[in-house]
Amino acid sequence: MPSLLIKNIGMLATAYGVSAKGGSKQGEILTYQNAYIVADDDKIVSVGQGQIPDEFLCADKVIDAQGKLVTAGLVDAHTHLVFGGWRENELALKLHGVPYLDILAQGGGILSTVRSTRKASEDELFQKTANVLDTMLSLGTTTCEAKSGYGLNFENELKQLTVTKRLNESQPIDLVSTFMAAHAVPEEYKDNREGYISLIIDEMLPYVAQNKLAEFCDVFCETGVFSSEESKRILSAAQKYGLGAKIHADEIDPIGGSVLAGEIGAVSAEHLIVCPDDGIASMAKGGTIACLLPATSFYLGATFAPAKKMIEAGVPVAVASDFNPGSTPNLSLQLAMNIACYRYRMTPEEVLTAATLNAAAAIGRAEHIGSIEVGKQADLLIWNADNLNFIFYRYGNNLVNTVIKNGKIVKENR
Ligand code: IZC
Ligand code: ZN
Repeated sequence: MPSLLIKNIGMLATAYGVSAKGGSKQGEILTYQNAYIVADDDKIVSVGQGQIPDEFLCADKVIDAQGKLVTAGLVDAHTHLVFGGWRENELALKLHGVPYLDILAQGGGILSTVRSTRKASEDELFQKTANVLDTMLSLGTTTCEAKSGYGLNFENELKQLTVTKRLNESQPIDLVSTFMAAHAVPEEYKDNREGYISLIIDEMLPYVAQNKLAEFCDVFCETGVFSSEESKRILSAAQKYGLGAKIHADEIDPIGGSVLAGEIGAVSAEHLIVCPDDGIASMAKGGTIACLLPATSFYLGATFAPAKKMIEAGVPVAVASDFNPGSTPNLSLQLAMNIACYRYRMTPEEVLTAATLNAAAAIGRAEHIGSIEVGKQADLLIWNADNLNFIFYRYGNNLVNTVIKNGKIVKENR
C-alpha cells in the first residue's frame, strides 16, 4: 500500500530529467491536467493524469489538491544561511551612495557580520537559523545550500559548519554545505593575505574534507577580495580534496571569475551581474551552471545578469535567493523567481526549471530532487494557484499552501 496519494491536481508542472538544462530545453517542462502523484515512503512511485488506478486509492494518506497547481519543492542553491546579527545600518549608507566594496574596505560589510558571528554561541546561531529555515519552509523551499564564510578562522568556520550539520539533522529542509572561508580576508590577516590563503588551503580545507563538513568550496572573486589567480589556487586545492567548485563571479567587477569557472569545470558560478561574453562562452564550454541572484540586483539597485543571453548560449541558469545579512536579507525564493521573470525576462517555465532542476544540479542533487518523476524524492508543493502563470503574476504574497517533504506534510499555510 503506498503511503501518499495526491489527487485532483488541476495542473502539475515540472522540469524533467537528472541534469541541468540550458538552451531551449530550459523552458521545456511537463504539464499534466487532472493529475495525481503517488509516493511510497519518501519516493515518488507514480505520476499520471485522468483515472487513478485502484491500487493507489488505498494509500495511507490521501490529499485532495482541490484543482490547484502542484510543483516540485523549491531548491535554494545559494544562501549565506548561518550568521550573527544583521546589517540594517548599511541600507542608509547605500542610500547615501556608499558602494558595497567601500563599506567592506572600511571594515564593515562581511567583516561586520564576521564580528557578530564570532561573538555568537553555536546554540544562538542554531536557534536563529532554525527560525529562518522555518520561514523558508513555509515559503516552499525544501532543499537549501548553506555557505560558511562569516567565521574566517578555524574555530568559527567550524562553528558555522557544525550549526549547518546540526540543522540538517533536526528540521525538514535538506541542507547542502559549502565551505567559504574565502569570503573575505579577515582583519587579523589584513597585512598577510598569503598567510590566510595558506591557512585555508593547508589547514582548513583538509579538515573540512576529511570530516565531510562540506560538499562544495566557494570563493568571492572580486576587486579587493580574492583575485582570479587566488581563486584558482583555492578552488583547485578544494577540487583535489574532492569538493566541487563554486565561485562568486562578476558581481561588481568582471575580474575573470566566470572565465575561470569554465576553465576549472566549476559546478556553478554565482551572481554574474556583469558577466562578459568570454565568461559566458567559457561556462558553456566547461559545463558550469550560472546561479543567478535577481533579488540581490534588486536590493542593491544594480543591473541584472544577462540571463537570456546565457540560456541562449546553452548555459543552464539556476535562480537562488542569496539570503544574507548584507546584499539580500530576503529569504523568499518565490520573490527571487518573480524578479527573474520581470527583470531577466525569463518565462515561468524557464524560471521553474531554474529554481528546481537546475538549482538541484548546482548542488549535486539532480538525480534525487528538482522534478516530479518516479524515483525522485517526494518533495512537493501544493500552491494557492490554479496554474503556473499565476504564481509568477501574483508577486509579493506567499502562494504556497502545503509543503510535502520526503512524502510527508511538513507545513500547511492558510
Ligand atoms: O555578507 O555581504 N556578496 N557576499 C558576496 C555577500 C555578498 C554577503 C555579504
Ligand atoms: Zn553569495
